[in-house]
Amino acid sequence: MRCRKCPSRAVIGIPRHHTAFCKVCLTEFVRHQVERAVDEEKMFAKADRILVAVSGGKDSLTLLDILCKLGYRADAFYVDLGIGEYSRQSKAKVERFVAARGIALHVHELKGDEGAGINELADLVHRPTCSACGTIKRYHFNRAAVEHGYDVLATGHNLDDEASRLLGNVLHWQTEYLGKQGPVLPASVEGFAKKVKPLYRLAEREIAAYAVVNRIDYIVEECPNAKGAKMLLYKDILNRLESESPGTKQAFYWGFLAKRKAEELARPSMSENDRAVLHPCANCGQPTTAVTCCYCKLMACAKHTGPMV
Ligand code: Q46
Ligand code: ZN
Repeated sequence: MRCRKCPSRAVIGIPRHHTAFCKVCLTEFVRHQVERAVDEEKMFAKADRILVAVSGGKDSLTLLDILCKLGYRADAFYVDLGIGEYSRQSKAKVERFVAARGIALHVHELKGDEGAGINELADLVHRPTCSACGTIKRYHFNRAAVEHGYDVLATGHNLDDEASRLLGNVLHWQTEYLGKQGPVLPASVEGFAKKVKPLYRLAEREIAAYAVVNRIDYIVEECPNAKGAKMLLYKDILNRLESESPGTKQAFYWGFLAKRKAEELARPSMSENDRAVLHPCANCGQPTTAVTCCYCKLMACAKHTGPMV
């Protein structure tokens, strides 16, 4: 198979775009998709300071690599979840990656700061591990971005992540989550960082190919807690649809975004109302719709239930 842009041998076929790329043209394609996402969605400008939430996996390290190569001012933030060997290895990958490129790294250690790793914390509060993990990571991502004065927090969510999340929300008619799903979440109130997903135009396999071609040393193993997760099932179903009918995943997610944008334009006051319900958490001061935020509730429950540092 030949590259569609030059005479070199192709390393990946991308049926949804009816194309195939060699190493060099794939790298160009991936970077261009990130630039398009950043520009079209007005995610950030060259002068902005960006905090990239990194896990040591291919998506977040690829995102950091691309932003640095495009000349953006990006630093890294890693949450050490305390999941044994998996956390040790992923943290080591992150540390090597940033050291080689001279990127600043902020680390939050659950065992040191919350007094327990994510598995123990989830047990204490009787919550599924990934649900507790989501609450804790969201809290620290926002807090780190705000406290360190970054203009925006970027995560490595890709097209597969977003399409599978949308499928999950639609299957369960979780319409309250649909409004919050998108490539940009604005800094609506004081203490709430702007959040962006510059990889939303790229499929997981395209990012994996970029990481391999550009010799990014990432952790290949999934988090052990991801086993059996519904999101993996939704990804698998979408991949089966994609192989039968290329472009389905993109049409599903991008179509949703386009329809929502049209609705927002017709009803601009909707986002004003959303802003009004957020106020500072009585305990930590981070924005919440309740008296105390989800993180503070979770930590209060954990302290009440079990021995903490
Ligand atoms: S890190 Fe956390 Fe994921 Fe591991 S515990 Fe679940 S949510 S699977 S992105
Ligand atoms: Zn709080």
